[in-house]
Amino acid sequence: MAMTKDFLSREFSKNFQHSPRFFRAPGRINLIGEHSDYNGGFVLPAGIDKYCSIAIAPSSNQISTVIASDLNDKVAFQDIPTHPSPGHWINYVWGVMHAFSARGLTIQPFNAVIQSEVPVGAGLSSSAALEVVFAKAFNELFHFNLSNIELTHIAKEAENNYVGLQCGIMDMFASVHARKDMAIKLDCRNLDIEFVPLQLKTNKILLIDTCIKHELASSEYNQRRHECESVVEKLNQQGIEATSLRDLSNEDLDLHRSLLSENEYLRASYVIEENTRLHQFVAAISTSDWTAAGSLLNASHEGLKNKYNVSCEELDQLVEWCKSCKGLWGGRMMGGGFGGCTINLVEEDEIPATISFVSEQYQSRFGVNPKYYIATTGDGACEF
Ligand code: GAF
Repeated sequence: MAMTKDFLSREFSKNFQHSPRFFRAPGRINLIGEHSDYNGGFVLPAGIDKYCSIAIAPSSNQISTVIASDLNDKVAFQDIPTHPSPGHWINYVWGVMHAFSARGLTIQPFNAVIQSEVPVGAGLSSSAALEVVFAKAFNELFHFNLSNIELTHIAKEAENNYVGLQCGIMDMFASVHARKDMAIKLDCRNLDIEFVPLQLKTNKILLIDTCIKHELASSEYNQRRHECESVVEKLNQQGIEATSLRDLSNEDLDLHRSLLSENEYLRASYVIEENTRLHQFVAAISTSDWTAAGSLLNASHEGLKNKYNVSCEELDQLVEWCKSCKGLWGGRMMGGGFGGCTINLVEEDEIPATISFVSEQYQSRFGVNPKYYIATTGDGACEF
């Protein structure tokens, strides 16, 4: 952190006069409970020790300037546009500003420098980390006194209302509330949380990054969400009281299967099963039953691939190859899908052999090398 602070400090003083304050917010992993958040279910994320950090201070004139040091890019502005600039990183900052102003809270002109260690496009929520760090910083800098939950909502609204991805609350919640060595068992229906100690003994969490992100990720994401909501609506019309898929069982689905399209049935069936798997997974890791935990990860991947249809060839291959690696208990695609990382539970001693085997296979099949991260947990957003 000292290095990040030195770097940000230097960059800030090269460009601006004031002394800044420093804030950071982590990326996240999700152990299990994928595509559950917007269905009112449970998720099990943890913050990682890769942060999006900023130096920030009020501006002495009416212009705000934000520098993305990793991208060598800079945006200066006075008013924020009503609509986002397609694909631009500044949208995440503007989205957060909009969410504050929707609450009647005005962000005064400011200057900031960003430096992020969270890999972009790897499914580690680099965008949530960026939204959260600005939400946290604005709250402190302008004395808004909003709670952490409110900041979580602000970051989510930035993504939903401005950037345009109808994501759930998981990524922002994890980035705000993370605690080192803990996973967060979050009930997305009422935001109740339980911290689950991540005591993995001789195991590590190995992330393997496909290094690709297929274009259809965000449109397919919104489409899945729509399909899930449609199931709830159709069953409501049959007199079943449900506000989300969380309230439905496989029996409800089977009973009304003829009303649902094949896709709707499969999506809902995956979501209901994934919720059950999450509880089983928490029990498995708390009793160090790695075989059970690994099988649940593999089963989650099967569901995401065959029922929810958010996987892709690269992710499927990684999961398959890993099944033949010694000491690798199980793995699955992580996050929204169509690229990004797989998350794997593996004996630490077996990591070098796993990496060498997977790299050889991936290189010969796809012509590139995947990237690897051993995920260590970290604390949530803070001033540093
Ligand atoms: C993305 C979204 F942003 C999350 O809200 C969540 O739905 C996840 O995909 C899938 O579990 O990260």
